[in-house]
Amino acid sequence: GLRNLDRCVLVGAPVQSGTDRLGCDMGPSAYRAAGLPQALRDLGLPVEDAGTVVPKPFDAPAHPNRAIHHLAETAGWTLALAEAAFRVSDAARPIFLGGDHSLSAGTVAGMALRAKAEGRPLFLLWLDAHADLHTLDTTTSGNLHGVPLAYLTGRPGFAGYFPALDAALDPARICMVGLRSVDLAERAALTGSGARVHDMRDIDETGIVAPLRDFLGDVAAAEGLLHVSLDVDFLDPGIAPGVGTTVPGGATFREAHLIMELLHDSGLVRSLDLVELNPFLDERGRTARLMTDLAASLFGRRILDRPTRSF
Ligand code: B3U
Ligand code: MN
Ligand code: MN
Repeated sequence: GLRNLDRCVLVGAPVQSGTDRLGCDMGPSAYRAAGLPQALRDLGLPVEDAGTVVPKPFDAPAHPNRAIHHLAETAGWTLALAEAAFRVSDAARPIFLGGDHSLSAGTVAGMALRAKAEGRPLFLLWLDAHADLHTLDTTTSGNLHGVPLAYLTGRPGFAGYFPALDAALDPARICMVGLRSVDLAERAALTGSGARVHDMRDIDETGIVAPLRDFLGDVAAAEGLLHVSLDVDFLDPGIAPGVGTTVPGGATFREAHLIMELLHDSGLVRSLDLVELNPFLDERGRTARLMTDLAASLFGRRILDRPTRSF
């Protein structure tokens, strides 16, 4: 059953093995410097700090795809983060402070175990310019922040290279929003996968509210537990420059806050990843502050009180 879920726990995940650019390991301290813990306390939430996760040793053999780098290290993070996510989510709602997006291979795997322990299905909202659906065989960049959704949905080729997954996520319980940079192999994987996909054109044509309410309605009907994975590059680079992979045409300040507010109103969010912040590329902390403000909106910061309408 649900207990103590009015409290949050911050988990530092300074992962940068999933990119070929240094700096994401400074993410957790940038969020602390931007005032994330206090912003959550200002909402009346008890906030614990679980400190920083350390990767476990993992013996991965060399992969035939020579582009791949830091495979064993990323697998070790996956193992450690899955354990941490399962452990801390027992009594609180975790916020994982990344770290590049490869960390979600671990956090989501751990939250899937948590959902299973509660006898509820896990749903996943993926807010990202990218699909992160490469397998180890299809990635050409070799950057493992491009593979977590393939691993989590049980696409082939991870056995032996990544920790064994307890159970693959059903793509029908995944909603992807914000896509605008999808490689051919990823597009092929998306076709017919059953995942809900709202690319930027969709958002421009229909807005974000209706599809999101739809998804949240399904999470509620299934008594599901919702994990949100927020990649900085979901946001437009004009408002969020502190990321290694800027893609023009991202979510606006108001679209992003509205999503967070709808998520809060739903009462369904159990855990959150804040990923891909690269403080070395940021402009005087503005991206760290924006991500902090978005997290605060998700946890209940609002402009005015309003009656909560159902979605
Ligand atoms: N799909 C490309 C680009 C990319 C994916 N995720 C990020 N970038 N952040 C790749 O490298 O796999
Ligand atoms: Mn991503
Ligand atoms: Mn991305």
